Amino acid sequence: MTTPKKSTYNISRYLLHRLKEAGIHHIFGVPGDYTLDFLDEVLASPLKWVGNCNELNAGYAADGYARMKGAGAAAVTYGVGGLSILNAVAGAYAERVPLIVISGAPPSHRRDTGAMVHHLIADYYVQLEIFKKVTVDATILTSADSAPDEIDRVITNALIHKLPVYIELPVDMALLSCRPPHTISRALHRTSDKDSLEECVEDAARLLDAALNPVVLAGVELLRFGLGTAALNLVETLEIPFSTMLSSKCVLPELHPQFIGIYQGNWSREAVKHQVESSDCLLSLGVWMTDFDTGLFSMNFDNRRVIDVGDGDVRIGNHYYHGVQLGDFISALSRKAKTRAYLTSHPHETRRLKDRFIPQNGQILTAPRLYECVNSFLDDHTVLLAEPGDAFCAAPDFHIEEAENFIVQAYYTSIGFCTPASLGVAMARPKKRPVILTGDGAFQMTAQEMSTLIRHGSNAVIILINNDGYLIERMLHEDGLYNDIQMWNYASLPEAFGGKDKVIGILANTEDELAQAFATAAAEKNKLIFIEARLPNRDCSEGLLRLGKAIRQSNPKK
Ligand SMILES: Cc1ncc(C[n+]2csc(CCOP(=O)(O)OP(=O)(O)O)c2C)c(N)n1
Ligand SMILES: [Mg+2]
Repeated sequence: MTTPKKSTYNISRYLLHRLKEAGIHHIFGVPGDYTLDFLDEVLASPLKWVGNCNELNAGYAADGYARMKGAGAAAVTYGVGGLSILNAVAGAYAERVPLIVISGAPPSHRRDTGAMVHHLIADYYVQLEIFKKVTVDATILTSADSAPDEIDRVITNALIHKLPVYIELPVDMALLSCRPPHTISRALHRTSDKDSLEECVEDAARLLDAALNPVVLAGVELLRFGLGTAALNLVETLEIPFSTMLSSKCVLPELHPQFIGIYQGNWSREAVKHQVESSDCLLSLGVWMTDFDTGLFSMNFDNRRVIDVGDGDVRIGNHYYHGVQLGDFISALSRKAKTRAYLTSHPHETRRLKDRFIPQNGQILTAPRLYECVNSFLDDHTVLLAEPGDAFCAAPDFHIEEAENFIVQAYYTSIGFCTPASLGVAMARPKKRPVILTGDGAFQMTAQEMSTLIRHGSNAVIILINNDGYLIERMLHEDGLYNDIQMWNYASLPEAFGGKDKVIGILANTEDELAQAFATAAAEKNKLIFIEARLPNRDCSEGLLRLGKAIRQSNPKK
């Protein structure tokens, strides 16, 4: 008789195995005594530990990582850590980013007695209950027998739904032996209802074929569900012109001859607004009609002419088709609808590549010139992260070709996201260079994470728009002293954060100083470059001027 082989897995190792299978090679976080056994297993595993300055930053970093790699993970301690990461998890939930949160927790044997251990909020289930609101699945691991199945279910749900999940790992569970991982049989995508799919694709193809000026509006879910290539195949096969939005910027390539521009309701360029809104068949793919994507709901569509394909449902006029997945719809429609020969009937001027930024010596820097210069610096090897504020108002006008070269939190808009998220980008795509365009207010929220970038030798380029406070807030409402912030000596921070030979901090007041700063960034490819761009009082992009005007004209309380 042979004795069964003892499993070399414990719950932590099992979890790490599943994370690695999900494409995760880095775990972000902050330690605490409830997580130390788990973190020892992380160090012994092929996954790399990336410690952060605080848990909120760890969450943002894991979010940035997940946007590049399809999933990201952060490990935190209980209560003080769990609640600190919460805002990042809420952002991932709103924006559909599969962020896996692992929280250490007090020992489970104390749970039954309700003992008052450190970091406890009230009872032992409060944190779980809170996380249930901002995740698609949440669990406390309670035994070695059930933990593997729980872990499998929760991680699978994160990957299928593209939403965050929560795994609470009590300290006395971390090293318990458990069964080895089996092959997971559950598909990692949802399937469509066959009849519903067939019917709606037939109806959509008929409308498209009969339309004179159809347009595809490519939305953010194409990004989140990795459907950019399928959507490109659709628009190219059918030869339909397309528009993208701020949240889905460059999900389809911007130099493409069928690209008509970024649609943002009344904030769009006139020609884009006209072509999208006057289309007799608007094929809206994975679009979220959020305030910032629609120019404060100023879109003007005739819903009878819209084919709206969302997450699981399609609406054509007043008809609903349930159980239809976006990816299945796109593939089926590519095969069914006829091509339109748009390119032959609309000969397109070759789009101009970016202009080189030619500085005027001694000329005081202005916002439009700053953004021209940033635009000219971006290329296929940079990933731009644009913060809410003037940065994301200017970003729609930048030319970026690849979907993964642009990150924006256009819906949840938590300022301070970009600096830590760039750490996730740096880990996920070591060959690319993160470029962070951030306001001074946003930067002050999470500035310390620059030290983690420095620690890991990142060559990120941080461009700080120093407009002396919360300019976007000043533009939206009568100004008040609540929009003022303390002026920091920004350009000296990289060195203060321990960067000495690995960073260069530059202050640019004039066009030539800015051009020189970017020339330094281009030459110093292995250093972190921090550029403080000082702008005149209230100077901002065209985009923010439009936004400010639109908001003041509307009633934001409605
Ligand atoms: C975490 C968080 N707190 C507060 C806000 C509200 N808010 C939105 S924009 C903004 C000011 C941004 O200022 P800054 O980063 O300097 O950008 P600017 O508008 O000056 O370009 C604030 C406070 C927010 N979006 N997120
Ligand atoms: Mg500012």
